[in-house]
Amino acid sequence: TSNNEKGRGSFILLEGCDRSGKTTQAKLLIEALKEKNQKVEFARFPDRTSEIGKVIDQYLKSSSNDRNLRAVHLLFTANRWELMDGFVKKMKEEGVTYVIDRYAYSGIAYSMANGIDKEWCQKMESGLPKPDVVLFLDLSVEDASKRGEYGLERYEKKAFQQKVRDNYHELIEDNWKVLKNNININVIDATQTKEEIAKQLLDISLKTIEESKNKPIQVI
Ligand code: NYM
Repeated sequence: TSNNEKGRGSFILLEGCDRSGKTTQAKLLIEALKEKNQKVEFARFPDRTSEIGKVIDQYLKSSSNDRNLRAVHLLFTANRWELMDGFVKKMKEEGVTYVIDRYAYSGIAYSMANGIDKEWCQKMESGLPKPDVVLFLDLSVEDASKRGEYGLERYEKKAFQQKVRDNYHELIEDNWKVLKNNININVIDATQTKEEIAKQLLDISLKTIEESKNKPIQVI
């Protein structure tokens, strides 16, 4: 089932802190892309359904602090490695575009907030497929926390979220130079209305699909 004429699908990534609206916008984007006759699928990291994902789920739901945090980072990374081959195959062979909620950039920003140095984090992500575009939903921790209580999972605390946001900004400012290839990142003001954000994401995504369909998938 070659897809040579239409070209490959894109890898569109949504990133941001907890409660920045990623999941809501991913769903809206998928609906909008389907209306434009695009083949599109949703995925998220962590994917809690695999064996590795189940261990991650337990970690996020527990409050004990007996885990080695580098080992935790590797679990999240392994979860990306185990699933991306299949996604890349579908992008190439079936022209499917993936809208993915979180990826290596969450991995780095959250693990840095756990005190792990960014170069070490980066190394573990090196070689994974690179998103064609990153849509970073930017919202202050103050505004995010006004959207209602944070959930009960690990990391869903204001002080931790502030560290994560600072890390994302530090990484964005040097265009994620920590990663081998610069990424195509769009910082989206997430204080805008749902509809305004959705429109921006759709415009950028359609442009990305058009521009990347005949280009190889790169690695980070
Ligand atoms: N998270 C997510 C990490 O710490 N490292 C990672 O590599 C990824 C992908 O998992 N608080 C954290 C961020 C979130 C938590 O994600 C669960 P979600 O999107 O709430 O299911």
